[in-house]
Amino acid sequence: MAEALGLARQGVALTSPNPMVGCVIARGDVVVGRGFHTWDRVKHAEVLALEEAGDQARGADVYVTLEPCSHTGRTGPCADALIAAGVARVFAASGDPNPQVDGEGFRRLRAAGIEVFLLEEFEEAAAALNEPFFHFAKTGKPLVTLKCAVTLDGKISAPVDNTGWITSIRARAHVQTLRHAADVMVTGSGTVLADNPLLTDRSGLPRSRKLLRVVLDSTLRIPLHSRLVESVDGDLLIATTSAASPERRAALEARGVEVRVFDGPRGRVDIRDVVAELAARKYLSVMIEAGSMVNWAALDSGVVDKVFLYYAPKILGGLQSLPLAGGAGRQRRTDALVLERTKLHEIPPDEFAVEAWVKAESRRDG
Ligand code: AOF
Ligand code: ZN
Repeated sequence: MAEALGLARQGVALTSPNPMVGCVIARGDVVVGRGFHTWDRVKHAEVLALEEAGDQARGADVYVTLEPCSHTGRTGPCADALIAAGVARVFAASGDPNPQVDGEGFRRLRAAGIEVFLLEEFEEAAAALNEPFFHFAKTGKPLVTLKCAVTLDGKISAPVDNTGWITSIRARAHVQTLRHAADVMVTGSGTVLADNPLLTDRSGLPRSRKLLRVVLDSTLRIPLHSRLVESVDGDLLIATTSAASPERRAALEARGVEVRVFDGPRGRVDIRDVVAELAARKYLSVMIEAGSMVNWAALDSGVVDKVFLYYAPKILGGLQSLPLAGGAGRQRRTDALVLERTKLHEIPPDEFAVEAWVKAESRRDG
């Protein structure tokens, strides 16, 4: 199963909106077939492993990271293919929460006389592998992660000059791996004006879908000569309000930018509606990389599921330097957003990142 999980991971960024799945077929200690899923090659991991195993699959053991499917989508049901191949036993690391499967894959295998085992010791690894896929299946929404680089005192920018980086090149390389695994990047027009970011996947590795870049820009302040607009390739969505100038909108659209209205309270873009639109487009994972204002708006709106905060061993101090999240903030200590399931990532020699989930009850004020 460890090998099947390793195979599944080879599909990183290559499977969305499908899950990463790996499969190993073995006769005793001898592996006779291996497979992992990618969107472009269509076939599921089990079918690829069966093709490699050929006749050797009869009577063999199958190790698969996700419950074999029982539905016909882009391919036929893997459960039926395993039955037809005459495998003896199927070991799975997790069930498939997809409502079209959801236990039916296991039932069908058992009904055909195949022994089925769910290996609980691998369940956590299997869930971590496809965190966005499982989250989407459960909630119907993409997994939204707020990523930010901060000083130890939680500052993201200094009052006079922001040239140079807060974190090291090693921490930024770590961020690139997160970006590579994400489907969507979100920022605000303030960040575009201040930093002129590109928000692209610079891992150099292939991906199944273009990384969609989204800018929250209620009045269409984004410069036509920003790197984002200049690099548009069907991958830039600007979320605005009906207060934005139609001329600016037309100028952006003429350059191939998609502009959409998401009117929210107080003349702002409604982030929840933006996330709902991303869900409708079947994006599984969204990363917010923005400034103080958007960070707070996102946290306060309740859309943020997780944070990934990179800490540099620095202190900026001062009341004028901007914190991770600005805006109004919560007015009482007891109303603070609470994080849980915290994981610490060391970035030697001096840095670290904190990965944590926003506790559901604390997401919305009051
Ligand atoms: C995959 N790869 O290796 C397995 C999957 O539209 P389809 O036919 O590709 O079906 C996608 C669903 O099939 C997916 O959401 C999951 O529930 C199930 N299993 N999917 O993409 C695989 N084994
Ligand atoms: Zn399948």
